[in-house]
Amino acid sequence: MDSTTLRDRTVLVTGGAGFIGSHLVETLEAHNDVRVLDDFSTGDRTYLPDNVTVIEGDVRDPIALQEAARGVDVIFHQAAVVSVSQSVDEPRRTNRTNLDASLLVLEQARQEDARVVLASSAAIYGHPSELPVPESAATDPTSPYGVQKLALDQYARLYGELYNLPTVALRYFNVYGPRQRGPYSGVISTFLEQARADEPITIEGDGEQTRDFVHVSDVVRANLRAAVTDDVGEAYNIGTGTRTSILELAEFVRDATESTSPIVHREPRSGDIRHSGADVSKAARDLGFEPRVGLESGIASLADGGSLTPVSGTEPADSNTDRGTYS
Ligand code: UD2
Repeated sequence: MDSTTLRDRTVLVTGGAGFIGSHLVETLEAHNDVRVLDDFSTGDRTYLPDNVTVIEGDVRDPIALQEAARGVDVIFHQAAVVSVSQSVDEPRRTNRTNLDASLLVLEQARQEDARVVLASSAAIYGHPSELPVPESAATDPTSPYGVQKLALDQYARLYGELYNLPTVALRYFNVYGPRQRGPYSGVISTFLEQARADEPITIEGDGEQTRDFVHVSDVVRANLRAAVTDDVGEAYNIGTGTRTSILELAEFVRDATESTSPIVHREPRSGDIRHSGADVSKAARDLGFEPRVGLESGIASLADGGSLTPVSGTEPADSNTDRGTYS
C-alpha cells in the first residue's frame, strides 16, 4: 500500500494550524483540496500554505464544523488542548475541547460519510503495564487529558461498530519536530532552547526515565496511511519502538548544538510516567508504518534550523524528497 494514493480528495484538518496539523496540511495540499478549521488560539496562520481554505472557528462550534466538513472525504482530527497540566487544572473545559468536540466531529463525519483519523495518545496507558506497550495493554490514564483521549479512542471504535463509520485512532507517543513551541511543548524543544541560550539543561529527577520520541514527519506518514488503510475501526500506537532516557536526550541536544550548557537536576515532576515506549508492530503490519527519522538525526536537523525534510541518511531510496512531503 502506498500512502501517496491519498490524492484528489477533499480533506479537513482540525487544528490544522497547530504543530502536528500544519505539517499534515503541508503534505496533503500537494495533491488534495485541503480545509483547515482552527481558532488560532495556539496555531499560527503563517504555517499555512496559500491554497488551503481556512475556516477560523472553534472545533466546539457545530456551525463552524458543519461548514468546514461539508463534502469532505476524510477528516484528520488534530485539534485538542494538549497540555496535561491544563487538563488537571480545568478538567471540564478541556473535556469540552478534547472530547465533546471529538463527538461533534464523529457526528459530522456520519453526515458527510467521511473517514475520520483521530489523534489519540500514549496518555491512555498511564503507567504502562508492559514495555513496549501493545495496543491491547490495560488503559489506566493518570490525568483528565488521558481520560479524554481514552474516551475519544473508544468512541472512534464504537462509531465504526454502531454506525459503520470508518475511523482510525492514532495513539501518539512523544512527538517532536519543527514548530513545536510554547509552554507545553515538550522536553526536546525546552532542552534545545536552553542549549541555544547557553542556559543549564534542566532534567527533572534523575533523568533515567525513558520516552519514545517520534518525529512529526513520521506522524504525518502514519496519518496518510490511516487515511487509506482497509483496517478501520482500529487504534494504532505511533512511536518508534525505541526508548531514550532524558539523560541521553540531554547529551544528544548538547552534541547537536555544540553547547557547553551544564546539565542540572531538579525535583522530579509529580506523577511523572517512569517509562513509556510503543510496540509499533500492529501499525507496521496493518498500516505499513515504519518510522524513518532516528532521534539523533531528528535533533540534529532541528538544531540546524528544523528543515522539514528529514536529514539525509534517514530516507529510504524510494521516498519522495520534496520539501515538506512525507511519502
Ligand atoms: C507526553 C505528552 C503529553 C501526554 C503524555 C502522556 C508531549 C510534549 N507531551 O508528556 O501530551 O501525551 O506524554 O503520558 O509529548 N523533562 C525534563 N526537563 C524539562 C521538561 C521535561 O526533565 O525541562 C522530563 C519530564 O519530567 C518527563 C520527560 O522529560 O519525564 C518528558 O516530558 P514531556 O513534558 O516532554 O512529555 P510527557 O511524556 O510528560
